[in-house]
Formats: sequence, structure tokens, C-alpha cells
Amino acid sequence: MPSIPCTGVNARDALLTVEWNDGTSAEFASIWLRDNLPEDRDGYSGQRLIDVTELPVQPRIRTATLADATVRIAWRDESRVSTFALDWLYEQAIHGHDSPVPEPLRWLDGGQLEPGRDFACRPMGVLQADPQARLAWLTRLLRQGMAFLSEVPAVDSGILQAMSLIGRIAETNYGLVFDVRAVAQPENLAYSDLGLGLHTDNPYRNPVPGYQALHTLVAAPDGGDSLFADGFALAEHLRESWPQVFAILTRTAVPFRYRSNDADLYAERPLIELSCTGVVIAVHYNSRSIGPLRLAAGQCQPFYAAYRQFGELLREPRFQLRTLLGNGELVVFDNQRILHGRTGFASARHPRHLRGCYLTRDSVYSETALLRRRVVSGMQR
Ligand code: NM2
Ligand code: OGA
Ligand code: ZN
Repeated sequence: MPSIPCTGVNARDALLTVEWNDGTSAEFASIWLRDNLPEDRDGYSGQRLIDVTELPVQPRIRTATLADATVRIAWRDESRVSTFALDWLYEQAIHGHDSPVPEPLRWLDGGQLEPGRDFACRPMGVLQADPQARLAWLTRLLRQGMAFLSEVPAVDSGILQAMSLIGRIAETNYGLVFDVRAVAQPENLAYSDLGLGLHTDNPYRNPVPGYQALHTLVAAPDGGDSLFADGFALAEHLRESWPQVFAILTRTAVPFRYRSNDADLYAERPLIELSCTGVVIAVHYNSRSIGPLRLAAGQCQPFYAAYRQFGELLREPRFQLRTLLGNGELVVFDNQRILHGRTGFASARHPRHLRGCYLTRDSVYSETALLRRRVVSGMQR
């Protein structure tokens, strides 16, 4: 922890101002401070012990004084004195709005990119042996939305070994792990030899799987190339170039549906999903599982024009990274960001066999954060 960078404090009823010695300052609202008293957290778990209704409605600061690397606050309407560590306040002021998930690095021109050169791409054994290498790989997965492993044994359990380094598998009606190969009468067109245009998986499920892994056990000698595009970059491209199209795609709920012998799934979501501050947080696109739209007749034509515009962008080769994954190669990607697809192949002439699974999003973030903790404390030792 750096030495405490504080030169003074200033308090008015509802506001504490702390001056740091680099000339900057930070403001803390009295209600925020009153809600964050260290003594209102359980000493062992760190969990909060109080509820918002137990706070004074408008706590007022009487005095704030500096003492031993802390700020001591006396309140007007309560007899307690509250103590805040300055380094904690500094941390909140600097990093308070940082999420542990790194900012995405968007990539638009996928046609120019290669897995081995432009994405994290390591043999699985390196990640097993070296926590720093695993942390670097995971961090790039989070930032670019996609990363590759090689030398994953091309056997049924290979994908399970790899996932133990990355996150927790989310079991679905397709199983813990699913086999992607052409069968007669496929319940899902993924289990045919047809080409699949760029899509995200399972938009009909709630929650939509966070990450997906695909492991090649037997590559096709001809066809079955993998395609990828960054939906976040494409959505931003739409926002800039055709703001009206973007607005329609973010505001129209689209029904997605999947029915088979053992599942009946339905969810509605926009093709481009925004956070409450307008940041693109997910893309959902799957022509095979979109249901009949529930739109007033007058809204249909504008929606279809916008949908077509998005669909046409997705077909442009300049946005598509195209690669043939060889035996033992595995790709992991953010299934709410990266669209994936494949070219068709001739299953009558040769088998092609991939194994796939889904991972929960939070487990991938958590694995990365735990590893960061481990690597940082290892460096300090
Ligand atoms: N599989 C491969 O979301 C989809 O329906 C795509 C998913 C069957 C698990 C295919
Ligand atoms: C899928 C899929 C890609 C492939 O199974 O959902 O998109 O390369 N497969 O077979
Ligand atoms: Zn898919």
C-alpha cells in the first residue's frame, strides 16, 4: 500500500472532502460514509450487517479530523464517532468504480486476424504448469472475448481437463458436454453437416450461457472451418454508422424458442442488449431459433430492415475471422459477445467431431480473480 497521500480534510453537513497530496481531492457524501462504517460489517466474513432502513435519513457531519492515517467523523445527531482508514478512502476514490472485469478490447476486422498471432493461444500443459501464464491467458480471454488452447488431448475427457483451468461447466439439456457431429435426423441443426452462419448459442435459455468451449477431436479435411466475429465491435459499428438501426435492435424484444423431446425453452431479448448506462453488454443472434415476432403490423417493416442490416454485416468476410481448428485445438469464447459459425462439410465422406460445453460467466471471472490474488501474493512473498 502506498504511503497515505492526504494533506487535509474538510467537512460540511452532508459532505466530506479529502485533499490528497498530489493536489487532487475526493468528495464523499455523508450518507455514503454512514452506510460504510467498518463496524457495520461482520468482522470475519466482511458481509454487511445492516439494511438501508436502519440508516439515518440525512446523516450530518459535525466534525472531521485527521488522526493516525484515519479520518474521524463525529455526527450531529448521533453520539458515535466513526473512523475511516485513509488508505481505504483513497482506494475507493481511485478504484471505487472499477469492476474486476477488464475493459473489452474490441476487434472489428476479424478477416485480418489469426488465432496464433492475435489472440491468446497456448498449449494446455503451459496453463497447467504456470499460474502466471494461465492468468495472462484468462485475462486476454476476458478482454478479447476469445482465446485458444492447443495440445488438448483429442479424447472425450480432454475438454473436461481444459475446463478445470477456466471455469465451471453449466449443464443443459444438451448435457454436461455435447458432441457436435453429423447424425441422421438431428434434433438441432448443429448436429448436421450444414454450414452455420454466425450466431450465438442458446438465446432461448435463461441465463444465456456465458462462455462456450469447442474442442476438435477429429477435424474435417475439407470444410468445417470455424468463423468468429466480435459482436461488441459490430454493434458499435452499427451505432456509429446507422444509429436508427442500432436503436431498433436494442429496443425490440425478439422471441427465441427451442423445442425437442426433452426441452421446451423460450426467452425474449433484444438482438443487442444495453446496460442501464447504454453500454453494449450482450449480442443475441441465432436465425435457427428465432420465433415469430410479436410486433404490431406497422413495426414489422422497420424492424426487418434493421435486422437485415445486422444480418448483412455478419456476412461480410472482412468482419469474420476464419480458421480451421486442428485435432486437439480448443477455442473458448464469450457466448454473449462473440458470434461463431462454421462452413459446411461432407459427413458422408469423412467424420468431423467436436466436443463442446458451456461455462457460467461468473465462474470464469472468479477463476481469473482468484488466480490474480494467488499470483500477486506469490510475487510479494
Ligand atoms: N448445441 C451445439 O444454440 C443452439 O441451438 C446452437 C447448440 C446443440 C449445443 C447449438
Ligand atoms: C454449435 C456450433 C460450430 C462447429 O455447435 O453451436 O456452432 O464448428 N458449432 O461445428
Ligand atoms: Zn453454435
